[in-house]
Amino acid sequence: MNQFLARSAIADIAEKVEAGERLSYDDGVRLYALGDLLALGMLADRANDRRNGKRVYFVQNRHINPTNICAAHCNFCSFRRNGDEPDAYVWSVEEIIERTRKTFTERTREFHIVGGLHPDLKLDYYCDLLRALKHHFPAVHLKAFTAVEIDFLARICGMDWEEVLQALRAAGLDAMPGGGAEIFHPRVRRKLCPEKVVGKGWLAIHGIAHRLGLRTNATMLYGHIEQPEDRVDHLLQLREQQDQTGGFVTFVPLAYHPEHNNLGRSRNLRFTTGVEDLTNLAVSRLMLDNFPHIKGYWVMLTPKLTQLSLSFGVSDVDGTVVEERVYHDAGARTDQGMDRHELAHLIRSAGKVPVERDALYQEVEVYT
Ligand code: V47
Repeated sequence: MNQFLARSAIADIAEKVEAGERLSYDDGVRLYALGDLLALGMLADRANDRRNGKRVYFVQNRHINPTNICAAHCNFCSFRRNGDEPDAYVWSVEEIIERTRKTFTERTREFHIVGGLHPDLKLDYYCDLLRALKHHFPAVHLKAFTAVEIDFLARICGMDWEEVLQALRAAGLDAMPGGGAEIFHPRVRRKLCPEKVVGKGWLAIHGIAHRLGLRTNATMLYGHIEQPEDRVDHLLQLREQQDQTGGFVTFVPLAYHPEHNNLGRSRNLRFTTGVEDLTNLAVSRLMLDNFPHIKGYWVMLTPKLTQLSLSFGVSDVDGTVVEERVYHDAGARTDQGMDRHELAHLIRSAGKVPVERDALYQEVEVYT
């Protein structure tokens, strides 16, 4: 083991990582309390290097948010609207096709589709949307709908989770994004989003998706009212689910943004700091030993911090995005999109190898 880690306060944890041993709940809590960012980063970088080498992935993608009207009232969210608010919107399938066509390029490989829980949009609308997108853009993978949307659709359509997933899959669903996980611990979840599917339900829906052959992502919303113990608990629940069903590809820690939402206003919360962001990425890499990738989502982290995150365990930076609403409504100051050459430059000048991928992590181009 390298001398810096051997002399650090986490030499014993570093030994476990070197030996490929699984880290415990207590190890996770210690890593969060460490206060030695460079030791933590070095260890996470080592764990990532063993898995992914110097390769860092990105995708030419586009976000599509069909509606911001939402029946739930998650108090961290700045994106949701009631149906009667002036800036509430719902796009028809035709409108989505038109908007998407305007920014489509031959290299686009993924549509990331998530929206509010609209009380009147039933399963037919979502299946029509997937079919239309597949028809007009056959080369593009559809990574769509969080477990929270699947649960809501099941409830308003009188179906079970598996029936909803089967129908969406038959209509063209290729993969699922990781949103809606927030924090699983019921004490925190009840305060953040009491109306949403509980943590065990979120995990069960991903388990069903995995059994149907869908690859999915997972997230964790940090930097609000949760404690480090809640984050470790969240990571371990994900690790356990992955042991059982194995379909998670990427974990995305999401930094809470406090503008224009009730939680930020009522508790006077701040944006997370760079140290908190890098710590969460590194601890995630170390605890989630069965996840192929940790994603540094540049829209949320900023491009500069995303570049640094590549030395803290991150092996994916998401993609070109094109149009983003959830984070910009909550105070993100980053651009709406980034082109592939900029993404590749960011990765290459961090000493890594940029790899353009599709939504299923098949390689499109390795940038030399
Ligand atoms: O679930 C909502 C979060 C998520 C705020 O799977 C907020 O590849 C911070 O899941 N501050 C949606 N976060 C975004 C998401 C995502 C993003 C990029 C890639 C992938 C992927 C998934 O955004 C929600 C919630 O956790 N969110 N409001 C806020 N104020």
